[in-house]
Amino acid sequence: PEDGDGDAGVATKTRPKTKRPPLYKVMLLNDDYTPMEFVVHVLERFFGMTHAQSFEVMLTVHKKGLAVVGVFSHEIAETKVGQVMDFARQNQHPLQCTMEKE
Ligand code: NFA
Repeated sequence: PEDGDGDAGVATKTRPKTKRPPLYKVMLLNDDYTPMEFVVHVLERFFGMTHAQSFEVMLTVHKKGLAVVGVFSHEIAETKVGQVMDFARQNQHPLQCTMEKE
């Protein structure tokens, strides 16, 4: 009788696979209107950066068009994107924040 493992006699090698959840890059996009100081404040407030780090990353976004500002689980990334988009809208700035699977 069959041994019930479903492989119909074909030898299979299994290795216990530890699967890690996918990570998501959160990115800030440049635009012509959002004040630099506002972007610096966003990075301090929502991404825990120091003022110096925030200024550096803001300048990278300004010069390159975008930058990854953090890498998070799907849930945390969604929360960060929502927080930044809400805060930008509340202050009537067109700043855009997006996420992308790593
Ligand atoms: N480019 C904006 C300016 O010159 C500053 C900015 C930086 C906006 C990073 C968005 C993101 N005021």
